[in-house]
Amino acid sequence: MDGSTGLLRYTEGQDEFNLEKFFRDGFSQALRGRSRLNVMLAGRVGVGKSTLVNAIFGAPIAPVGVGTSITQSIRRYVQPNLPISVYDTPGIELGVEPEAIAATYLTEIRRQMDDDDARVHFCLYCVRTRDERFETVESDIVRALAKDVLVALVLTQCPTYDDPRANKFARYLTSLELPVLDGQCFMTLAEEDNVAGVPLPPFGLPDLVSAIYHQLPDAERHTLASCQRVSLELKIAEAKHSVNFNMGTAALIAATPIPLVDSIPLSALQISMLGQIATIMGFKVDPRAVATAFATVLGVASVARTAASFFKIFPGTGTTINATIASTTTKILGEVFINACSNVLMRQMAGECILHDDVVGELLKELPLLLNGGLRRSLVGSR
Ligand SMILES: Nc1nc2c(ncn2[C@@H]2O[C@H](COP(=O)(O)OP(=O)(O)OP(=O)(O)O)[C@@H](O)[C@H]2O)c(=O)[nH]1
Ligand SMILES: [Mg+2]
Repeated sequence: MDGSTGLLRYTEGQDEFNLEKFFRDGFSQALRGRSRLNVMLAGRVGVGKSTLVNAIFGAPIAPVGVGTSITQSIRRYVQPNLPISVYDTPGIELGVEPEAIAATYLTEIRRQMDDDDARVHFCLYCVRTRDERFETVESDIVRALAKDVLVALVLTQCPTYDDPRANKFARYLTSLELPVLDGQCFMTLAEEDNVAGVPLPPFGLPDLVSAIYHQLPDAERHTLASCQRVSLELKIAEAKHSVNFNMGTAALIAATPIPLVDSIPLSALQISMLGQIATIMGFKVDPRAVATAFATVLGVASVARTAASFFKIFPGTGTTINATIASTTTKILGEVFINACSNVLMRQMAGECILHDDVVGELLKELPLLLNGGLRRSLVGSR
């Protein structure tokens, strides 16, 4: 069996049901599966490049400045706690030779091309909506960049999605047929704004992030889905991929039905999957805290010689586990945990203050509610 599926890791020398270890394995597996994602920012001075990237990742990655450009040369900001880095280019000043600007960017892109950790994966070329200007200089730069890297053309600081002037400008930009992501520009407002005291809510970032996600290789997709803070849908989709993958592996483990008392490899896989899901959903939680709380909620021992008690949470499991039961229980656990994570994230997005240390408690409060009812019943009948 291929070691990358995790099967060998769990079957060899694994004679103890140890929730904390399984969670820890899941976290490190998920972290190993994502590569550093490198984003380049380009566009004119002060159009909102830094604000855009900071909003996408929910972290102050690139400095935001008012007035004169505070980014004097191409700088790479590497995040210590996030697998994200940003190449912040000096805002383009009109009048400077476009060839020289494009050459500077391209030299940097090409210099990093062979370095897996530093390669630029996409460029956000930003145009401020209210400028209603896009010079030939800029289209030359976009065309040059697009030869080497994926370029997303972003209209920043749009008042609303249906603003007539913004839409007219967007149609003009699209009519230029630039070689950019989806052949269009993305209308966005990264941060709340207000006009004459009327608040304008942010919009457009989920569509932008989702379009970029679909163009990236797997490892970078994984990073984008887990690190971005604007699209819950994208996190859920990525977490469901993980559940599907683990369902397949679970079915393989139980291809020859296994007695309940020998089901440690299977429960290890399932708990490890929950660690993967937590990472994808963007939670940084302590595996020990999760294991202890999880064991209490499910009424299982956090460390035991067998995994038999673990499977008691699924009524109808019986004394052996076949491939169908293995993949169904994996699905149930995965979906329930995705829902628990989504609920906590939605509450955070709605403005509820859930502190870092309280996330585990909140996740586990959601679990028992979700484990009851339909999901439990779906197992009966699959035997
Ligand atoms: N309300 C609101 N303000 C924004 C938005 N985008 C940019 N701004 C403001 O516009 C100003 C410039 O934004 P930056 O993100 O620093 O622009 P930049 O393109 O990175 O600027 P340079 O790096 O100096 O070229 C700041 O005062 C931001 O707060 C937005 O989506 N909403
Ligand atoms: Mg900036």
